[in-house]
Amino acid sequence: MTQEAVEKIFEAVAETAPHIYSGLLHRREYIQTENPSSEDQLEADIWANELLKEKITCIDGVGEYASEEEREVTDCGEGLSVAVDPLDGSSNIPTNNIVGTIVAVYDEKLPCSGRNIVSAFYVVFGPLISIVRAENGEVNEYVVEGKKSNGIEIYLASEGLKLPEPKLYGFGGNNNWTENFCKFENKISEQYKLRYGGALVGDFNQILHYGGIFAYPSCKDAENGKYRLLFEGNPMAYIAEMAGGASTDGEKSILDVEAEDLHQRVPFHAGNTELINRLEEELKN
Ligand code: FDP
Repeated sequence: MTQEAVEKIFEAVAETAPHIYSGLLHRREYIQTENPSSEDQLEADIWANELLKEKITCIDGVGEYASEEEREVTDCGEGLSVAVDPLDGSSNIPTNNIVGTIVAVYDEKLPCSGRNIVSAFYVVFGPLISIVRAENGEVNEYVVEGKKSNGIEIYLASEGLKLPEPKLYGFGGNNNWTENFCKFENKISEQYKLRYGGALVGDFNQILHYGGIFAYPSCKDAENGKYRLLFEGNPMAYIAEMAGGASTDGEKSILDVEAEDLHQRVPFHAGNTELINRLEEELKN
């Protein structure tokens, strides 16, 4: 039952992706509302959430739907809990840079630990629509093609993705880093090439493909960083770890961070294991 429901959730997200992509054209304006994390919302944020919510809540085997755009969890029956960031990196929409969708499927009521994830995936709206999916010990990448008939084709693009030798780094929040994180960044910047695009999906995706480390760390003005644990931190940490890498909140795997609040934030670092170990050592000093 669980696997069948996970499959349907994946299909629902894949089917919705081309609609979200083509619908961005007329929904790039900010509206007068904020999400539960006090961030300004675009018309596209609300709209993408409604599309995904409609498709996911009617799946047999889905018990809860939660979104970065909604304050409360929606109860929709018995079964898995689905946490969605409908449009990650949405401040990239007005400038036409990368955005995506992040989905975490938990086998426990929300809020709960990242150790309860049974599947996680993210959609990248880039030159192509791709989906990276982690489950049962494997990370695979798919390409989704929307058809004129409103149907889709899904192609398996890469099987068993593993983080290669490190090449890149990308760190958010640079005007407020702590002293220890600045020291770490100084060393890393001498060894690796910087790439930062301002959307977790895009920035993490290039680390998955080229190797390295991505972080939005604890900052002087935001101790817990920027990312929401249940919607962003956990699913990306789960994917990083399943691809042979590691994640940390600075001390331990993000998947071991206790979830107390639906919209709580977490300092996020993920990438090749040796770099995550070095970072944890540097932050201890
Ligand atoms: P956004 O605010 O545009 O939705 O957590 C959301 C997020 O984007 C991430 O996707 C992105 O990595 C980060 O915030 C960007 O933050 P900065 O603007 O501080 O770089």
